[in-house]
Amino acid sequence: MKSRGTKKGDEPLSKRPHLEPSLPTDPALYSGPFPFYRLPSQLGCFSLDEQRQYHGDARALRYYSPPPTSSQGPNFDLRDGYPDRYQPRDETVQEKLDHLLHWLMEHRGQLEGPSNFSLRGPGWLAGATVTWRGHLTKLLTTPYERQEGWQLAASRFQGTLYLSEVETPAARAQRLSRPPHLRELMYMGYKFEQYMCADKPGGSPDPSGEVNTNVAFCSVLRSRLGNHPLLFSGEVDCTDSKAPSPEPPTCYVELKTSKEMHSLGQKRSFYRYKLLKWWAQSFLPGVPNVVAGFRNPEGFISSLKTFPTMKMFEYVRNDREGWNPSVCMNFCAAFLTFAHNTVVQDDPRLVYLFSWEPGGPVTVSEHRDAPYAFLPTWYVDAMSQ
Ligand code: 0WD
Ligand code: CA
Repeated sequence: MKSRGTKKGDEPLSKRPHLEPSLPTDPALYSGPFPFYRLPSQLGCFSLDEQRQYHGDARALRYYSPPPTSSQGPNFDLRDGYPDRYQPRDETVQEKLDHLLHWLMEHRGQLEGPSNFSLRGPGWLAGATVTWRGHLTKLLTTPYERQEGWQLAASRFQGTLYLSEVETPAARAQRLSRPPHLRELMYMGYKFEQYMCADKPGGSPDPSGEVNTNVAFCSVLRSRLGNHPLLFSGEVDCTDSKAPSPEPPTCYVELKTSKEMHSLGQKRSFYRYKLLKWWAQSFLPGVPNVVAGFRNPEGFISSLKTFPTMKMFEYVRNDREGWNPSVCMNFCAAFLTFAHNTVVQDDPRLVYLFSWEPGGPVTVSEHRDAPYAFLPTWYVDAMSQ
């Protein structure tokens, strides 16, 4: 492993020369105007079934079906079915970008060329960054994150920059020693989705069934941040057939649960920390609304509230300890520039590992093949045909 030395620099990254050894993450450095972010458009989708098998269609898409808004509010028991009707995904399987690469492989003919997929033009993919939406969410929130670091592996192949998260040793240790109450809390989030979604348009939720977290519907989106074209995929909870703008991604709804809030202090901290994550996750794919279910200490959802993504910043606009969307997006753009300038060689077996821990800058190390190389031979071979 070759490690590059770190060097401090105060000037914005964009003004610094090629091959920067590290990238600072201090929010004060990124407080310029909001950068250009192209309205995200959906290029396609795929589904993962009960066995986590890939299907190039929308079979796993569910339909938003909230309870009637009349009485005292819902009374969803989020603990119901735990653990006997729970089929959790096997978290020891590190899927990396595989499902997204499967989609890319099957659509490679349509991703280039001027006539398909509305005006992307030849070579579009070669100039793009490909990743999961969740990885971009982590980048957006980095200037404000004080607890969890991250590692992103990067490779350039046929021009395209691929970014795939690597589980940090700390995250791995946490996953392996996750206390029982946190396992149940994870289940409760998925159970909420089951209370709020139907399998068919106009249908009703069926909370008597199993919760199988292998099942997922993923949207594949195109956008651009500054001069960085993006192709990313994100899991979508459901679609609202009655949405004012019925095309994807504006018909999609993100579902979340959170603790009931009583004090002003609880609300402040919800706006500062949780809303930042909700905003970043839904802003990236252009999902317009997050529907929150608030749970009481007994594990029941007692109220629902819709948070429009574009209004979330209002809750912290006048808070000195709040977050700023411009900082998030400017940092992400700076990271993409940093990554593009670092990962110069086109080689699917060469990996640059970007590492970050709260309080420090993003650093880079260089690796070849296992264990960090993440572009599978089936993908490299298919794309090289
Ligand atoms: O390789 C990795 N390190 C990861 C892979 C980390 C995160 C996700 N994934 C994969 C999975 O295949 C998953 O199906 O990406 C897919 C979803 O990607 P995303 O939309 O980019 O992920 P994110 O925005 O972080 O999470 C969206 C939802 C979560 O909902 P909540 O409301 O809790 O944010 O995807 C689920 C979860 O339901 N989810 C995952 N599903 C499978 N594996 C994972 C994961 N590691 N993380 C979150
Ligand atoms: Ca969700």
